[in-house]
Amino acid sequence: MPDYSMLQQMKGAIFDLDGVIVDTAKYHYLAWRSLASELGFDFTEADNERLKGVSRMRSLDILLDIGGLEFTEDEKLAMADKKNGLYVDYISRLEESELLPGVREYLIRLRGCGIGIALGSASKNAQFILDKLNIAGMFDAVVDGNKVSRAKPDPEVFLTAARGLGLQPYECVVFEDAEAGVAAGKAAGMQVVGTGRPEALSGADIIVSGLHEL
Ligand code: B16
Ligand code: MG
Repeated sequence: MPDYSMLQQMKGAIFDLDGVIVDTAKYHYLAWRSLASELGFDFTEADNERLKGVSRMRSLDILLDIGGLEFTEDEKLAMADKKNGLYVDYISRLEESELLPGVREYLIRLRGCGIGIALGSASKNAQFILDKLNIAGMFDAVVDGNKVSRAKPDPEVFLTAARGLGLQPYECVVFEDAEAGVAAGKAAGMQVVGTGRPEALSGADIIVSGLHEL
């Protein structure tokens, strides 16, 4: 039986975005697959698992490694921009109904208990996505890929989020779906709730299938 007592004690909840609040991974996948196909190789859904929680440029490196291709830094920046253009086209059509099950209800419950709510995401499109989902107003602090210089598993994103909430790391719980994010939460000295596929979440303190379980 998982030990949920840490959730009773938490003063701040820090949520990852992709995979915890909304499944944007499917749109990242379509955009990366289109780039791969232009470059002449296949990119599978299994390959896409390796990109979850990973920064845009690091994702591109993994993709090019799968294709066995090498490019200059300038060429890579242009490719990342192109992929982002395709991705932004997809997420421009995001709707509130795409919130993962239980998300809105859980955020409302936390707010009702006076718990600070923050976002800790690698995505540079995070604010746009929160706006599209109509939940931006529920966050006391938003820390995304534009505000940090070190990607997960570095704890910077979660430590910055805790500071944004005016809390100590040990007072915060991180909600994450990816291995690098779970490692970042633990490195920040926080409790971590893993949400989603248990295979990727072995470092988490407890694992649930989604926020609807809480
Ligand atoms: P962007 P998260 C991550 O979001 C995604 O899981 C990952 O696949 C993506 O490469 C990364 O954001 C950067 O996203 O290209 O929009 O800046 O899980 O940290 O919320
Ligand atoms: Mg994620």
